Formats: sequence, C-alpha cells, structure tokens
Amino acid sequence: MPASNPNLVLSPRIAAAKAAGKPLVALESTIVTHGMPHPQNFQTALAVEAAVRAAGAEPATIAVIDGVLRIGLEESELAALAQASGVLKLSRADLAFATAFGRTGSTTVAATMIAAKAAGIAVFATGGIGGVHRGGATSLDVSADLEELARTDVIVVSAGAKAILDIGLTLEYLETKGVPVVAYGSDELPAFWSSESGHKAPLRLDRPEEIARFQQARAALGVKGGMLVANPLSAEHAIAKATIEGWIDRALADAAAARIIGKAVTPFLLGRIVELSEGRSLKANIALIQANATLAGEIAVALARP
Ligand code: PSU
Ligand code: MN
Repeated sequence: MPASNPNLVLSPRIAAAKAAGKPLVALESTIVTHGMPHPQNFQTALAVEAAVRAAGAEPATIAVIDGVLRIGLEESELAALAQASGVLKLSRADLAFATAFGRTGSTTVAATMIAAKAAGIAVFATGGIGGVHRGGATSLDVSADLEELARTDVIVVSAGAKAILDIGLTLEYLETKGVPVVAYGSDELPAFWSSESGHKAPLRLDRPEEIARFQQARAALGVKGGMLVANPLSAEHAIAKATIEGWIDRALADAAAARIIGKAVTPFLLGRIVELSEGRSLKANIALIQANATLAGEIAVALARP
C-alpha cells in the first residue's frame, strides 16, 4: 500500500511523530469494539495509549472509519467507536472490503499488522492473539492472525494466545510457519489471563533491547515475517489456570449450544467468560493489555536507538 493511498491516512499527530523519528506503537481496535464491554473498552483504550507514551513512544490506534484506514485516532473518534454498533471486525480477508465500500470496522491482530506495516510501524501491542481453536483439527477454525504473523514483519506484543484456544496446536502451527514465539522473562508460555499454559516457550528473552536485536538480526538475514512476544501477566492480576478452565469449558459449551460460528466465536467466548467470572477476567484483560503496551513502547524505543 503506497503512502499516497487515499484509503490509508496517518493522523497529523502520527505523521509528525514519524517525521521526527519518534518510536511508534500500533494498537488494534477489535479489542475495543468486540473484546470488552462499554465503558471499560474506552477507558482501557485510553489507558493503553497512555502506557505507550509513558514508555517513550507514540501510540497509533488503528481502525477503518467510513472507508478510510486510519493510523492514529483522536480521543473523540475512539469514544464514538467504543459505543458504535454494527462495526465490522476486520481481518486480512475483509480489510479492503471496508475501504472499498466506505464501511467502518475495527482491526484484528491480522488487519492491524497489515496496516502497521503499510504505515511503517514495527511494533504492535494487543491482548491475546487468535490461534487454533479447541477442536481446530476438525473444525479448521484457525485465526488468520497466525498466517499474518508468518507473512508480515511486525513484532506483536501479547500475553500469548487466548486460553480459550488449543495452545499446543497454536504453537505447532506457529513453528510450522516459522514464527518465533518469545516468552518475556519466563520459561513457560503464558496463556492470556493466566501466566501458566503448561507449555514451555520456544524462546525466552528478558529485556526489550534483546527483542529489538533479535528482530533486527532476522531482518539482516532477510527472514520475513512477524514475531510473537508473549508477556506474562503479573502475579497480582493473573488468574490460576484451574480457575479459568472451568469458565472456559462452560463458555465453550454455551457457544456450541447457541451455534456460534466464524468471527463471532471469540467475542462470544470473551463476553461469556466476563459474565461467568463476574468481571475477574475483564480486570485481568485490562491489566495485561496495559502491560503489553508498556513493553511494546520499550521495544519501539530500543529499535529506534542507533
Ligand atoms: N486481545 C484481547 N481481546 C480481543 C482480541 C485480542 O484482549 O478481543 C481480538 C484481536 O483483535 C484478535 C481477535 O485478532 O481477538 C481474534 O479473533 P479470531 O479468533 O476470530 O481470529
Ligand atoms: Mn475463527
């Protein structure tokens, strides 16, 4: 996507930051429109931007508004998006559908990676990526986020793959696709709300500078594709695996009974787990996305150092 594309617009703040060589961090918007209830979604979006700034980088929240892929939203635009209904949940398949037909949509991890790359942003913070769903070997429900990580050169800072998924199959898929999975400061791969997944992380790094160096070394060798950084939630906010599993089983059964399919699966499960956990999962989700934004800001600052 060339910079002159009228369907891709950097906000004046982001354009100025870019021109000044300031480190940038991309932020997704599906977590706002489909991942959390109002008003926590809006409050969290602002807190996440603040966390990126506190780390010394400039946050660019990304969404398609009336057909324009916008890199950097104003607070009033975020407020409107956080309450809007009928917002599309956009991935690689339909990002351009929204820009072609003047639609409004939020960007998932996959679509945000495409937008970040097009805008020249190397680091992106999210909550948890999509992956291979439980039963994915027969349902073929595999998030487009995984293929995007294989293709697009962006560092994605997450708390791992969401625990509603089959983490083992997700790791196999990422390995096949050549995506480095790096746990931050941990030997175990975290699982979103929980710091335990029961799976050893393929790689471990302990400092933002090391993550920057690793991605620079990949680029120097001409190795294409993204990197998944998995940042464990602090003990204070993390939920024990045994606790969260009960809610997940219940939510999965409810999704099957209600015949939820396709794009609706993940938002349904997240929403149901907020209800079943009486808000505990939402608190953890808010904490983890902020921690990921901080780390992403630190990585962006490290990448910008000569
Ligand atoms: N992280 C969160 N909440 C979310 C998501 C990530 O804390 O709602 C979103 C991301 O946009 C991710 C999407 O790409 O969930 C995965 O959707 P699916 O499983 O349908 O690919
Ligand atoms: Mn899916």
